[in-house]
Amino acid sequence: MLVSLRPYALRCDHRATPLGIDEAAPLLSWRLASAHRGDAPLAYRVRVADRAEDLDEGGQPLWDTGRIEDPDAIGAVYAGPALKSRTRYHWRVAVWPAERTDPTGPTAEGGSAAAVEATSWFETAFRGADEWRASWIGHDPRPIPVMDAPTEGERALDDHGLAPCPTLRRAFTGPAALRARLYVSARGLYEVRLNGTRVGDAELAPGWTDYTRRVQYQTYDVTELVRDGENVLAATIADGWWSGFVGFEPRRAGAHYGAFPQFLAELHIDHADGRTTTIVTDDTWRTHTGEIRHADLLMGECHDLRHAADGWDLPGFDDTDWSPALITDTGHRLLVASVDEPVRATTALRPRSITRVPHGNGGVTADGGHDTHIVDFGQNLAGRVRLRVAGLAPGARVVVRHAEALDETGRLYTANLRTAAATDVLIGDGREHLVFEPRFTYHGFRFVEISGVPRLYDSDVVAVALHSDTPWSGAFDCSDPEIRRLHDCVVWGQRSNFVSVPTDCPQRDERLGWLADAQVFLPTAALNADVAAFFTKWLRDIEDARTPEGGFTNVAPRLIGVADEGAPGWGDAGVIIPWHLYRTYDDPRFLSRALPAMRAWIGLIHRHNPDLIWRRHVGPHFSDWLAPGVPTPREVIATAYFAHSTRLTASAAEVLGLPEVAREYHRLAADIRTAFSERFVTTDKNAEGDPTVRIAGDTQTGYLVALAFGLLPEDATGPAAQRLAELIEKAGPALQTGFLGVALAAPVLDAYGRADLAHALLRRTDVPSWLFPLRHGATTIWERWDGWTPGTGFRAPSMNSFNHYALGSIGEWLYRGVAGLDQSPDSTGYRKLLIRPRPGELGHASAGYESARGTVTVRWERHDQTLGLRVQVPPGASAEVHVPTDDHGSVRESGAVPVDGEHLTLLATIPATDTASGHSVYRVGSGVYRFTASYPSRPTYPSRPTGGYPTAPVASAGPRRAPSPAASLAGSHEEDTP
Ligand code: RAM
Repeated sequence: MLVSLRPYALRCDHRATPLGIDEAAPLLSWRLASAHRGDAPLAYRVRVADRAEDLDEGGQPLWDTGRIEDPDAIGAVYAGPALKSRTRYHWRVAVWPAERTDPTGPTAEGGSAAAVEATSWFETAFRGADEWRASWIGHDPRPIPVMDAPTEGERALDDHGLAPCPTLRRAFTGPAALRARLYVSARGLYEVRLNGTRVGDAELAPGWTDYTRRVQYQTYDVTELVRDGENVLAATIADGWWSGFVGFEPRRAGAHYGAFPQFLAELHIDHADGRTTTIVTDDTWRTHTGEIRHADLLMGECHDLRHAADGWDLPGFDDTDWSPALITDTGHRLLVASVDEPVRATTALRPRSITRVPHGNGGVTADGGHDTHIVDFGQNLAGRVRLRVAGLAPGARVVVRHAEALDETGRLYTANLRTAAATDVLIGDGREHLVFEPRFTYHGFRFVEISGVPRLYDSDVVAVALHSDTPWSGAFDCSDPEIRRLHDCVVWGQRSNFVSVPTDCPQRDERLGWLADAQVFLPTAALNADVAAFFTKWLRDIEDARTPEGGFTNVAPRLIGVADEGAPGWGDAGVIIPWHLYRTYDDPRFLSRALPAMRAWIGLIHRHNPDLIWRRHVGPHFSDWLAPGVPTPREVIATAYFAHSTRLTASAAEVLGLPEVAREYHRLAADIRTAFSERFVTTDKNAEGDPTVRIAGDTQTGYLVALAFGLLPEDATGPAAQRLAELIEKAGPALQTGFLGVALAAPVLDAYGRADLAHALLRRTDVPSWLFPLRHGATTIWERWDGWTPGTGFRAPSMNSFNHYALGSIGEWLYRGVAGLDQSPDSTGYRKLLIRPRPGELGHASAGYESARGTVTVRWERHDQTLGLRVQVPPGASAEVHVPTDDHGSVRESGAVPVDGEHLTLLATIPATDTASGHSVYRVGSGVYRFTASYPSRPTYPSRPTGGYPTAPVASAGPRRAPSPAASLAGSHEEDTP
């Protein structure tokens, strides 16, 4: 018997084999693959055991679901006996395939196909905070570090008032380990070494949380690093978010949560002879400061090799002149195991060009007279530079400054970094063959200026990209190289801004977890990558940040200086994000964890706005942030979001099996909709007697929120969509939307039959448009449509990021609209796919997505008068496939006239309209389907050319030759107040 259905990609709480969880009831999930059409699961069984052999038949698993018939299941929440601390659990899923009847695949005999199994594991850390024994330790900050007077030619170094990074060490002897685990955290940032080898590859650990509420720790398997005889556990710690500069908080530069960094670790070693050794942080640790003279996320990092103590992290080092570590406290209450992927260095970029700037021609030349070099990496990113230096005389310096753009003279443009110095310094001690890479900072940059090295070759320097290492799950491609590049810009925006929290930007003194930015970008982000674990963590940050009244905030983690009270569209992210995650990952715990806070949020707005028009308690009301053109009335946006969040809260209650609660919020949502209509919507008839609709303010975003959130009476939606289209057409066609409106534009236009207009917006190349920045050197999405223009130069540096993902929310429509890879509105976890390509004027497009259920792919292409559409549907899922054609009779599937059968049924034929081609709509089961149909070589709707595409992408023109594309980001500074 042949069986092709198989479970794969086993996950525990959305991570593969996590080491060190503290969740009592983790979700054990799997995806499904099959090579055969019609394959579907019928039943599953999950077993969990603390010995792998107990998973086998006859074993004694701790938990066994038994065979459960549920063709929809792709996971089970653990419900066995309480998990013990520090234990590895093995688990196995068995999936029984449903009987296959499709003649194209092998048949399961007698319908009793055997189950196919897959096995994985997870490991617990401390299940309770009271199990910790370690003390928080640090370097006594009181002795004032002695400062050497600058030697001749040396400029005094700006340390921004930051202290040197403490190093800590503890020697111990013991036999090698059978199994060793290191549990570690910091108030600040840590890097741990065991016998000179770096432990793990996490960067900026333990990550950013509101440390007054929650401090994460990580677990490492260090079995291989423990050896017989003397061992040394060592760490360097840095200020990070704990005591460094955070955001733009003006009143308290540095020391945001605490005054100096602290470290916490427990090393548990099991030996072969049954003994165990436990090393914990306490006052037996020795401490000193080393070569890192300061390290700060915003300011940068300085390594002075004259302070280096070689071998400090190895056995045998004499630490008698080090001090005993200072015990600060033994508080463990706030410790939690981290639940997301760590930040990692994921890729390194070589220089695209290196330009030598002769000495005396500007730049920072604290180097005793060398030329400086401007390196262009050809890509805006978040990370840092790894630099090879042949040698440095004692006291000689290499200075690395970072910027997103160059100014008109070819020098770094750093004004938009505001107070972030973003400068890394290496000071030599006479040694040769140095490799300099900061460890406790990151910068947002495309260009660096390196001074202090006489010669700089390509092979000397790379840019290392850092971000939360969420597994990539999506791919998009199409025939238009500029739209392809737009997708790349969106992805790089995500890479640069998912750094422990979803930040608005990686470069200036901000980098905050702004809630609206994240909610508008999430649909895109969750297609590009598996962000389930990343957002599980951030939802806790959102929860931690809530106001005493129970409201959501504008940023999470909280920051002094940003109004706590959530603005419309910002605070609402606390409702919208869990809902979207639930739909994407089919994990209702996103909703059950969030529901109380969702209800509190709705209750709060309702209490303060009993007439259901959201006017009071709107926080700083950012409105449709950065929208060009006439502003949308604030009450329109606010009330629309109020209705939307209320409806989602009702839906969440429904999912969670709380019909009473659901009814309450559905009723409220309906009342808000009525209030919205009564207050803001006017209906009339035009001269021809056709109904017309006006929404107060008559702005694009007004219609967008009303249509997207379903706020209009049925008969008003058509006229409202028409008015929206008129406004967009009148403006260019162009958008006049900001962060909130942009995200809704293409999906709403598409939903109302105007995908043609969405395509026209996509093709547009003037301000405001997505392609304008691309034509001017952008490699990431800009904060503003017009961050730089040839006429005005840079916008005011007070708020002008060139790496802000918010306007990149168009990424969603590239997958869902252009390629046509979507799920039905009533589907979760991609069980019911909606494949509905919008070809526009493109020749081909494709998207691939690793969904919670399995792999989904869509590819369509046009040849002459024919459109080919290939669709892959994972086992257990079905798809509604809209084949674009005006000639239903021309449709073929795998070369044959489609005949209704078990795996394929014709649902409808939709006639063409003025603005869209027709569709033949089929329902198909799992497997691969290849449709063809006649399709006009020219679109049926009028094309609106917005300028021809260049034959080659702008950014790839002339590699290694100056001027680089973003060097064209040059010009006068326009002053404005954002
Ligand atoms: C700015 C950032 C952020 C936005 C807020 C309102 O500081 O641009 O993206 O959400 O303002």
